[in-house]
Amino acid sequence: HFDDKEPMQSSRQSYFALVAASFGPIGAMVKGDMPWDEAALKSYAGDLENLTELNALRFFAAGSEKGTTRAKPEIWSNMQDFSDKYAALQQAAEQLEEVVDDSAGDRKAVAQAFGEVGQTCKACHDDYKAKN
Ligand code: ASC
Repeated sequence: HFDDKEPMQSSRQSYFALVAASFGPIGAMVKGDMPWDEAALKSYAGDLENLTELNALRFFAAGSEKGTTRAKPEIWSNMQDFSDKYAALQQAAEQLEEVVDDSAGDRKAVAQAFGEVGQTCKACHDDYKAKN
């Protein structure tokens, strides 16, 4: 339904929830909180890569600052940098998928590539996501 909520806000929150839905279980396996399952790992890493291929920047359309919660206004004033940071996530997710496809049995390599994706999440959050 459409009320005073900025529609793009719902889209970006839904999108990042899906990103987390794929990234989270990979992290749980890396950390030993879920059993290591190579088929599931490949599926999650593939989904994550596909999700990051989606142009999520459109969910930060000009003017959609209105009604934002934790998305800082600096996103819109530094869109090129924001876009570069999103590209870094795409790149890291692609790398993770390759590592998982080539060597899912190499847990150290998977953990490393997983950590690099997490760094790209964090780099963007540090600058562009309010703490609360
Ligand atoms: C997650 C999640 C994030 C990132 C970030 C990585 O699982 O929800 O926002 O990882 O914590 O540094």
